[in-house]
Amino acid sequence: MSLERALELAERGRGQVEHTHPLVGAVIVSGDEVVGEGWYAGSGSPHAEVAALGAAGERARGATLYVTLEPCAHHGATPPCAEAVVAAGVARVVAGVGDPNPKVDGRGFEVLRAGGVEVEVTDSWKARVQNEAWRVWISRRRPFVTYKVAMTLDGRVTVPGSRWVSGEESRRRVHELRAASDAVAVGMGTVRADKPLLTARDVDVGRQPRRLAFGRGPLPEGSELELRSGELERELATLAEEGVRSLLLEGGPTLAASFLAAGLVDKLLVFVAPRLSGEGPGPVAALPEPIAAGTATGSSCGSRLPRRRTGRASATRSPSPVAASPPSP
Ligand code: AOF
Ligand code: ZN
Repeated sequence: MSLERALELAERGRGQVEHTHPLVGAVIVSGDEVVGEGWYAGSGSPHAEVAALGAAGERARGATLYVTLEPCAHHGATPPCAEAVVAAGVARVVAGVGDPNPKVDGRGFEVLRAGGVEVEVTDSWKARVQNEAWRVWISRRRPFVTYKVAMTLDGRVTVPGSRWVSGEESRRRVHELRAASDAVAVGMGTVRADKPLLTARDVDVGRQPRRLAFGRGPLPEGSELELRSGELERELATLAEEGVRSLLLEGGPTLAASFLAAGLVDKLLVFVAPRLSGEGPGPVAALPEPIAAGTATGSSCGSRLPRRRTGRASATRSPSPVAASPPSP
């Protein structure tokens, strides 16, 4: 329960915390009483644990600290949190997940244990997901890649005579996703077939994502996309250095297959529209071998059938995003 509260507190930093840093929340419980809460609020503010320790004061002695991320062990902008936790006399730490930052990476837990603190790591999926983009960016030095694709019930990404595969609601979701991504990308096939703008439209957007085309080019006249023709890993490393932490890949099947085959996709977001197409490619082209997704969740989005039904098949809701993630750091 208290870890849930810590996850909630961490969310207060969303939008405020600089994107090179994780969201972190902390709750200190003594007996049945919450004696301190804290979260990381961004550059210049204390780390979550230190904020919570400050609120708890002497009451931290013998208490349990619930924290969403492993306490840090390095001297960065602030002194190591793990040492502060030991010094405050906290008896037990329940942490959501380890910190994959190479500067921490288990050392925080070591400092705690060496200081006589009992440590439990719950390996919480929510705690991982809360910083999914940052975790990949900090440990693998590449952006977190989401492959988003809309397909029909018969697994096609195109419908003859139709510009869209899925409905309005899912397209709105895509614009929200673009607005939340540092960069959006497509392959040259999609550039030539659809001439996509890749901008986030009709949603609140602080700044537009960078808009990329992967492939050899050339770009069609007037295209505002940035052409990235290098080897994928190299391009992603460069983008990460330039501060691109999350990349939304929007197709097509050949580019997606290259990303997948190279192990460069962290999340699949598949919108399944209640239509049958009858022809056209699937969401990925040839893969050297099948890939298993680590976890999958499904939800409905949109409540209307598409206006023009193709054939007599019907489904009750349209369309459903299915998110799947391979094991993440
Ligand atoms: C924690 N609690 O609240 C946060 C942590 O640049 P610095 O010095 O603030 O260090 C940032 C690193 O510390 C960051 O990359 C991550 O590994 C960890 N962040 N750790 O114990 C916190 N924000
Ligand atoms: Zn810290």
